[in-house]
Amino acid sequence: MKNNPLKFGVLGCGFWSRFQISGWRELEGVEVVALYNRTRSKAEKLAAEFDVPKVYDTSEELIADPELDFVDIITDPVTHADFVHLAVKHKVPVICQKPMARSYEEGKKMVEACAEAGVPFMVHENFRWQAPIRKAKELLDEGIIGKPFRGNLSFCSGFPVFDNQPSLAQLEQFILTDMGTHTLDLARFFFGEAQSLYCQTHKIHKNIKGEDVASVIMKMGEVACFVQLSYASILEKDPFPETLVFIEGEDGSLEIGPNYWIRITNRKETRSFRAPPPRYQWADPDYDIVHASIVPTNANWLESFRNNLEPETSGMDNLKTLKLVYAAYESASTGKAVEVTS
Ligand code: 89Y
Repeated sequence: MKNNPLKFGVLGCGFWSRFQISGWRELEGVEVVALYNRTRSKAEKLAAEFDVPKVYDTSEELIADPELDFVDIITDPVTHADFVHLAVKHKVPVICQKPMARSYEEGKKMVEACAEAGVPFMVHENFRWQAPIRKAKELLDEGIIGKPFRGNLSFCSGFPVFDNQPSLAQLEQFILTDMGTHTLDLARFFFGEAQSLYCQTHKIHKNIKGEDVASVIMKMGEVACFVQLSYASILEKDPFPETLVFIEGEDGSLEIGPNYWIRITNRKETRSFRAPPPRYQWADPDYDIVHASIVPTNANWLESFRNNLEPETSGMDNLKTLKLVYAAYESASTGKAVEVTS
């Protein structure tokens, strides 16, 4: 494998690309060989930093490069559909950041186009690959708290998120597309598919376009799952970027608390231990657990790609998460619960 690494190109050289490329470099047998960015100078800077041999002027030139085994789209959501369709045109396997698309219908067309052309497609959904989340899921599957009946997933913070990612302030639909994609996916990861949901949103920051607070309650089989999102929370200890989890089951409860503490309580006792993510030198300490989870997400793509398997967060799978995101907007705007059809 070392003699014949997979070669890929990156579209988009903004804030996230540096971490994504560093995440790839943790893995064997894969190498970034081409970059494209709308502002070429940014791509050139990144190419010099990471020793990437080719910089292209257009997205299509990069995607058409015959040397590439796949492309990694790390641009804003507005370009995702066009770039995925270009990848389909050139039959190049493709990874795309979340949110996959700006509507469910747009995402569905992307997924269908990839399926029809036989082009492997994964959405880079990394939250389910975070160390404490993975551990919690393993314990739930072992039946450590019996059958779950309620889940509470909370991503509430006052972190100045617009400093690093100013484009988020310009989104008409903000927190559900940016963070709802992650947390609603976690809900699916833990509890399976939703049958209905109800959502309320708020806009607390005055100088942004979209909502920065969302509260979603879902019926997921026999589990009632509450997902709380906020970038307007004023807290003594801000947990950013950790997702806090509390799950109740017939035989106990499981908590992922701040600082990666997992607590399991049954009728006799509480046991607690930490499940911290690996610390990578290149990761921004402010985003530690999020950046660390890029590595296993990319590893899942590589393994699937090499063995012709579907990645965990394939486009097809992630469309179900996208459906929840846009069902949440529908509920928030109508004030009514929404049935989620499969
Ligand atoms: O874009 C978001 C993500 O994927 O993780 C945190 C973030 O950077 C800001 O909400």
